[in-house]
Amino acid sequence: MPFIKQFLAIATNEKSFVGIIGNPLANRFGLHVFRILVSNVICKIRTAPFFFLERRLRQSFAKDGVVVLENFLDEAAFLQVKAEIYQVLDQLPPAPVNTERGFGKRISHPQGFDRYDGGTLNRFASIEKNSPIMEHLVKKSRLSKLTLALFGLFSRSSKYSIYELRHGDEASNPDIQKQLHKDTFHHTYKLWYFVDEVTYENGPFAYSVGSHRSTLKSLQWEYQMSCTASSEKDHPNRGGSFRATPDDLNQMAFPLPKCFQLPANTLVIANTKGFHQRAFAEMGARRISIYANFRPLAFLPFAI
Ligand SMILES: O=C(O)CCC(=O)C(=O)O
Ligand SMILES: [Fe+2]
Repeated sequence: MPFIKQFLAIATNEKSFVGIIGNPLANRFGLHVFRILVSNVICKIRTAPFFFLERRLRQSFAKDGVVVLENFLDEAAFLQVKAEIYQVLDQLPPAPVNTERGFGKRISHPQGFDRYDGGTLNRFASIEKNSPIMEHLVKKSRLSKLTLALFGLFSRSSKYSIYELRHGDEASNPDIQKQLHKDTFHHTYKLWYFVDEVTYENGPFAYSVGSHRSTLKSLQWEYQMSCTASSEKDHPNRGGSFRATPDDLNQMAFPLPKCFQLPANTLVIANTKGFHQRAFAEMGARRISIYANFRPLAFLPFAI
């Protein structure tokens, strides 16, 4: 029975190199690359029915893996959304002190939860029903059309939260999101609507444009990586969010990450199967946004 259960794990979103997914022989036979290729087909099936929506953006998202939409809301709506975000953030209880390293656990608070990445704090707060954020951004903007058009998923309001990122001290407790990585083996998506300017001061999102695509070179790299991650018990990439160096990007013929410095009122949507990272910033710098994370089933094409 455990074997059948392990075998079925192949068809789930499991990314860690544990059980059969981390089996050295299965990876030598190409299990990891096989999962990438099948999930690519599923992704195509998921998005195909929405071919008629947002054609131009859909094409650039398919090519680049990232889209940026400046002036996303009209001025009045933007100002209301921004005011509501700051009002909510000002009412949050003080952040807990962090004692852990690496990817931290969720720590609940009355409005949502906090989570640390090394010394960097992520604060999430839920959005009130019928509030300006819900009305202007989540319900009435182009957003619901965009998520369907770009990746074939419905933009459910429960996906969205208010998100404050507060940079920590890299020297004493490094932030793992500041290393170039991909989130997982299949197509997953993250979205940020920034209400302040994003500059080098507050740590922009950085993305290797086009690196979400599977090319012969990237599949060769993935194959090598899966063979070493599965055969070395302490390999840093056994979690399945493969880290990459600039040399690795060069080997895959992908460009160095581009830092997205942006004006306020900008929406960014990224396919986090591509290589990305959070750029460095001074300790204490804040980046405020509305955020959503979409993780479809890797091997089921239904839009959920
Ligand atoms: O905060 C960022 O800019 C990106 C962090 C990241 O890697 C992620 O959320 O997957
Ligand atoms: Fe990431």
